[in-house]
Amino acid sequence: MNASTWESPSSEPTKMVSSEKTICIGIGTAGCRIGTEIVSAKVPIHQFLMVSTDKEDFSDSQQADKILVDLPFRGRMSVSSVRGLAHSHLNQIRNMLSDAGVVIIVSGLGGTVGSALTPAISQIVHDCGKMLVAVVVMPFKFEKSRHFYSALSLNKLKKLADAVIAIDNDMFLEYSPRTPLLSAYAAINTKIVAALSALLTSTTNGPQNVGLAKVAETNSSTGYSVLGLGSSTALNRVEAAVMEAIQSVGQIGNIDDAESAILHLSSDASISTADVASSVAHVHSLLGRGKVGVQYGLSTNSKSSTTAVLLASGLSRTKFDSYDPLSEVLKGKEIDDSMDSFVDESLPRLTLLE
Ligand SMILES: Nc1nc2c(ncn2[C@@H]2O[C@H](COP(=O)(O)OP(=O)(O)OP(=O)(O)O)[C@@H](O)[C@H]2O)c(=O)[nH]1
Ligand SMILES: [Mg+2]
Repeated sequence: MNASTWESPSSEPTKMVSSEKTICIGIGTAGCRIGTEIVSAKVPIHQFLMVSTDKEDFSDSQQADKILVDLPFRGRMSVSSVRGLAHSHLNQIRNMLSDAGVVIIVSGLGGTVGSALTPAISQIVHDCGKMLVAVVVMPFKFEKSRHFYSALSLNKLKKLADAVIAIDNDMFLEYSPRTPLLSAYAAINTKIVAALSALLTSTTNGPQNVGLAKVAETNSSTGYSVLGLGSSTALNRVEAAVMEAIQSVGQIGNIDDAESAILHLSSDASISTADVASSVAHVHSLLGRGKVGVQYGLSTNSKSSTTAVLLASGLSRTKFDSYDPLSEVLKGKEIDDSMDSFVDESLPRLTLLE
């Protein structure tokens, strides 16, 4: 059984996924952590590049190429300063892309490095004509000071990437509110990477996954897709997991607006054709007022549980819109759409440390 189409999604022309090299770029602390796990999860990545201002972010990966953007002093810097300081490295990144077919960027848009460099590096990938899939983590609701820049960056990405997968950290908040944050991040990242590897792995061998090509086709009129997750060990675990995944998408935006969806089920071998068919039917009937195109993939595991990964596109209003109140007022009529960057000429000159 191959990953199949229930109804064909939008017929917008899309770039073909070439068979050339796939490069993953992890940006900032969250991007380096999640990228490291993606690479070890055997998503077919040929080269991994980490970019950050903090050497600590590089400690978990021996295999990666690393670009350290050196800061002139320790402490918090503005988004535009970090962008300005990274300027001298952008050519190095451009050169690395020459033989790339697909670039997957991973970052937390709530971070200074994530919000500064994700749009800047995406612009380079876009200018080089490479296919770009951006996987971005949006900040927790309690990280209010991080909301505004995350929304600005998300808006830029919508225009630059072939597909943007926005993952809301809030989706995981209810699971374990008292867990120490670093352990919570580790647990969240494991879930995120399991979901991404289910979606991004090619269909050619083994389990029926959805594949990068299908994910890259999900770009919609709103320019990004949101990820929902559900899992269950109950007797009706397939249905329960799917309903939870639909609910988690509903926490981010109005599911009535969805235009297309990808559902990936990971379940024990007892999952039946009827289970898969009714799961796809649930998504089809509950999203987009029953008009949504649903593609699906399936992999089996040895656990007595089902995990549903739902990627929904086309949600015209999401909670992330309110993170940037100005764009709500201007409704897309930005006065200056360029990325601000700032370099203080009095700072010492940058040196390349890697
Ligand atoms: N899911 C997940 N989110 C993370 C992780 N680490 C940080 N975040 C979130 O990602 C956002 C960005 O944080 P960082 O990645 O630490 O920031 P940065 O890009 O390194 O930039 P700085 O602010 O300069 O450290 C915040 O909203 C964090 O809550 C992680 O390992 N997993
Ligand atoms: Mg950091």
